[in-house]
Amino acid sequence: MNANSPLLLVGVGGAGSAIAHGVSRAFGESMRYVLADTDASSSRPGAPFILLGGDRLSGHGSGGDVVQARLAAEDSLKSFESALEGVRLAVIVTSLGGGTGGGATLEIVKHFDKRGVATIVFATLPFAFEGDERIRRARGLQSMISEASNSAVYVSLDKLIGDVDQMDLAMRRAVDTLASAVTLFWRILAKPGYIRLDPERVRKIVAKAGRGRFATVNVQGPNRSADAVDALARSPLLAAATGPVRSILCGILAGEDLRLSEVGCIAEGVRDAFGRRASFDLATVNDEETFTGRISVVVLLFESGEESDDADDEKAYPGGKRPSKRTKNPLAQGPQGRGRFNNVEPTVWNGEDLDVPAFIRRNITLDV
Ligand SMILES: Nc1nc2c(ncn2[C@@H]2O[C@H](COP(=O)(O)OP(=O)(O)OP(=O)(O)O)[C@@H](O)[C@H]2O)c(=O)[nH]1
Ligand SMILES: [Mg+2]
Repeated sequence: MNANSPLLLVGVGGAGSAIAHGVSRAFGESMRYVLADTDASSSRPGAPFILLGGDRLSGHGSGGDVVQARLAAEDSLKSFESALEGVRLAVIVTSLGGGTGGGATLEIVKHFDKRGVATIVFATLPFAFEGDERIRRARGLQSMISEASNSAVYVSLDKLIGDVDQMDLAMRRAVDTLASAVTLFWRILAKPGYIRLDPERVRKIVAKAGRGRFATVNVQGPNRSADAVDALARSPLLAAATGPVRSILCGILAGEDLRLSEVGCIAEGVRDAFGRRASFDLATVNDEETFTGRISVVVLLFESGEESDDADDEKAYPGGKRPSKRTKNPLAQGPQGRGRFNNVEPTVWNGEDLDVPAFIRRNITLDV
């Protein structure tokens, strides 16, 4: 493990630890990572593991109890000290729906913020079949994690599986898809390329990026760059923005056969598809062993963040009024889609979003 890297991957909760461990195996020895869970059975041989709230929960997990998971994480925040040495940016992977993935992630993100570590959270939202209680629990935590982290990318597991129907395959597909997206993101940060996106630049982008979406595509053949743009433009994972796209991060991973015209085609196509006025950062990663003959493209879209220098306010925002920039003001969560209350600042008090009904915030099931 590269103990000097400014980048740290953290997997939180049962599914989050499984995904992060998958990423670390795909990436290899040099990755700096740690798994954290209230459940001791999430530890893996040779993998750095932090047991959250061992005295409180005896290593048995929180059993879906967000409050216990938050307290357990609080008990164990000191255990992250050595993992955080020299870290500037943490990528946190988790699955919302249980207690630990949501509750502990919230406390961990707040702690990292106090330690000056920028955070980007990749989180899955439960399958529809998991039922209302898990979905409500996930939604309640989603807004709190968004507020506490620098940026957060949520994806519903239903969208990750595409049209796979077989249960076993679908569960694996969901985990694999997120793991491969995070692996690609990591390669962009850590591996050399002709157009380099250094971790410090990503830290700046992420620091005010707000909510995001991501998609990845793998393509080969004579029209691979145009095919990549086409697949990204049609991806359901990148659809349904709740606000204008303000910032685009695009990574192209390829072998030595990557052509300049292909880079141009992908960069232009992505900007055309997702917003010319968004700031645009491009990185290429040269990995001869993995990518010869094919290209992988990863796109992250954020709804806050920097604007492009050449943005024309009048055209981008009719009337010339820009949406306000995301701030770290605890009372300001940034504009979000809320139906008729679209772009209204939510009311956050003591870490709770008071615009979310109390029965959702407190996980109370109503008999209706
Ligand atoms: N695709 C997939 N998703 C899973 C799997 N296990 C859990 N999930 C998802 O992850 C969410 C959280 O579950 P866990 O990770 O088990 O919960 P936890 O964070 O460990 O929380 P507690 O165990 O309640 O403390 C679930 O609601 C599911 O949406 C799995 O094997 N495959
Ligand atoms: Mg668990």
